[in-house]
Amino acid sequence: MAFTGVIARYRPLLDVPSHIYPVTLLEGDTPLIPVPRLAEELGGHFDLYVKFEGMNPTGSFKDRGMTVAISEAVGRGVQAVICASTGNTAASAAAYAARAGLRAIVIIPEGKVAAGKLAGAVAYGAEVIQIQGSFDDALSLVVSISEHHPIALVNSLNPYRLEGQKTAAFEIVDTLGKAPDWLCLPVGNAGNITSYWMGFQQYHGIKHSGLPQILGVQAQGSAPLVLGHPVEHPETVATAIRIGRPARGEQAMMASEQSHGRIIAVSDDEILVMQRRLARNGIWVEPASAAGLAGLAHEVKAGQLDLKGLQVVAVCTGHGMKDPDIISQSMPHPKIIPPDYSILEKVIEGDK
Ligand code: AN7
Repeated sequence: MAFTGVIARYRPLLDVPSHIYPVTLLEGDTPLIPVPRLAEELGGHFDLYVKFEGMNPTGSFKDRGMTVAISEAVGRGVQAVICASTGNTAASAAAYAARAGLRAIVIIPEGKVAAGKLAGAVAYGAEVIQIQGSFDDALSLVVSISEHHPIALVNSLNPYRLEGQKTAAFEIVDTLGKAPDWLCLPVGNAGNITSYWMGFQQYHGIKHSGLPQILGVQAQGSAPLVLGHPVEHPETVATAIRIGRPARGEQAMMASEQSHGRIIAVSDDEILVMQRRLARNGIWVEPASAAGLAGLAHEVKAGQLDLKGLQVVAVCTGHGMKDPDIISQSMPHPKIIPPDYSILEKVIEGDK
């Protein structure tokens, strides 16, 4: 069967109105990559897989939800969509709106969006507006605009976003034959953790596929769900999850409690170390996407998590190519030499 995107693949399981008009870029069907060497580095004796969501059409998991949100908006005759974004939602909304011929307006925090995401949103033809404020400021503004204008909101407050994003849980179960024992993932606005829990529960109801324990991970400088209160000025190198007032925070807490999991915070340093470790296993993700695994490593090291004999899936939400600046800041620059054989030979020998 040719693959046709998440709506066509899972339509009977999605709670969507009959008026939806599918707009797809053939998102989903992302690889579940075994990473045994990384599991060994983290203490070994368990099966570890990376669900690499960076392989979606615009390079992040947002495409799963955006195909459904845009399809619903188009089917209802909407002409324009709007979102606030730390970057990935902007790029995804821009791409799917372009595909559907809709106007896309994206509001982002000035200076805090990775280069590849901003470039994508511009390339797809969105109207990009930078605000002198945070993502949380941007989100409350777009919610008000969507209430006063015929412009559809495509942030994850839009329930169709969650319907699409839960397909990632279905895919994991379809590949493994059952739910993993643990699922770890980064948490920002908390739409994704909510979606995964919905998806695993729904599949378990139909297929008795089991339920994972969920480990949600925030960055220490942006950890409202760990602190138990909003963060006014969130900061982290993982700009994608630089969010102080998560729209789906309560549902995220429920997902963590009901799954007998937890939500924790890790430092920027732990995030960057894990980003490098993943890259050394051939998987380059953006900093936020390394947070889930950084949290897993943190818990294992602290003796809080015994994974022996278990199956673990780490959701890596976005591709590293979107945030090249982080790498150029944290890694040595490539050497520059004249085009000379003996100099090249010396450099290679010296590097051994
Ligand atoms: C790579 O793009 O909020 O907890 O505006 O880009 O569902 O918010 C991005 C979030 C994790 C967190 N990893 O997911 C946005 C935005 C990456 C992300 C998250 C985001 P949620």
